[in-house]
Amino acid sequence: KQIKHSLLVLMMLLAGNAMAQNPLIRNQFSADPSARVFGDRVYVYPSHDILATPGHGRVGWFCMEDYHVFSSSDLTEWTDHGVIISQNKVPWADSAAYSMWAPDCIFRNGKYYFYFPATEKSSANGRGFRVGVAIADKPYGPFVPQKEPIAGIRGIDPNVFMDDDGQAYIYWAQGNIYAAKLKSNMLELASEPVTLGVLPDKGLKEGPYLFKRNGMYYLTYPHVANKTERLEYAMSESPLGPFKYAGVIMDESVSGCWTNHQSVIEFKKQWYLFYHNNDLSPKFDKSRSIRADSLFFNQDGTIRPVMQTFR
Ligand code: FUB
Repeated sequence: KQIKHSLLVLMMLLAGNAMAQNPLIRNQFSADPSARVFGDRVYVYPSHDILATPGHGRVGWFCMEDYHVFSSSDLTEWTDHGVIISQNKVPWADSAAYSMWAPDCIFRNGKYYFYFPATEKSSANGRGFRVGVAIADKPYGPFVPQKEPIAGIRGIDPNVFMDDDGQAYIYWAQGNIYAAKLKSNMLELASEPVTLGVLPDKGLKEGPYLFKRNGMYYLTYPHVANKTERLEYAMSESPLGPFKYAGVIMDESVSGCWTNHQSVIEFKKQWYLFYHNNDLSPKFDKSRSIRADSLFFNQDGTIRPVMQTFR
């Protein structure tokens, strides 16, 4: 009986070692994880939360001046590839705005396209969030930013989805969720933006992340419910909708953080939800940490609620 028990403990330890350790990154704050599988590794492109101080950002608010990218072959050991873009290297961005919010990255025709929001320098267009692109030959850079942001987009939280037929789509948020086709150069819109009306209508929706499984398009997004964001999703037979609200992926009650922000990937035959909370900064929820947990589907294609693990 004693040997059986010891074996069980050993198996649990070994299984534990193979699981994601949450939070994933512990030596800096990170948020809004956009996870991608490139080759045999997972790359995560998060926002990088730093603390605003007088003269550097708005004290008490989100403050981000650059992006790091992290990669892993087992979701346990993470390599920090360092800074890939910073606000003072983007020609059109206000280098004193500290507003490099949630990004995304996608591969096409041998190049990696990194999409990021930032505040535009004052111009004839006014000021506000725009979405820029930086291009690299490798998933960890070096990334070269384009001279101008994407024409026709005002907002935050860009997400890019490439359909099986080679058509790319870009999604973003500005109170609600918007989408348009992208030209094959990945730098210009190929259609007029549309609003992706998803149920329920009320409350801020942001952080779109679209993926496809078994021919169905899943639009995942954080939605402010009870003053805190919960992760919801809607389903459609088309990447531009109409989408039908399908349920909650992660309830707001488990987190003390008023934002959450997700991405969904399949890696080595297991689906995962990447998200964030403020584990490492319980008293200040603008200093967040990225996490990952397994995600499972029901037989009918709906998503089972994801439980946060704390190891
Ligand atoms: O990280 C800044 C903002 O908070 C993101 O852009 C939103 O999605 C929310 O997570």
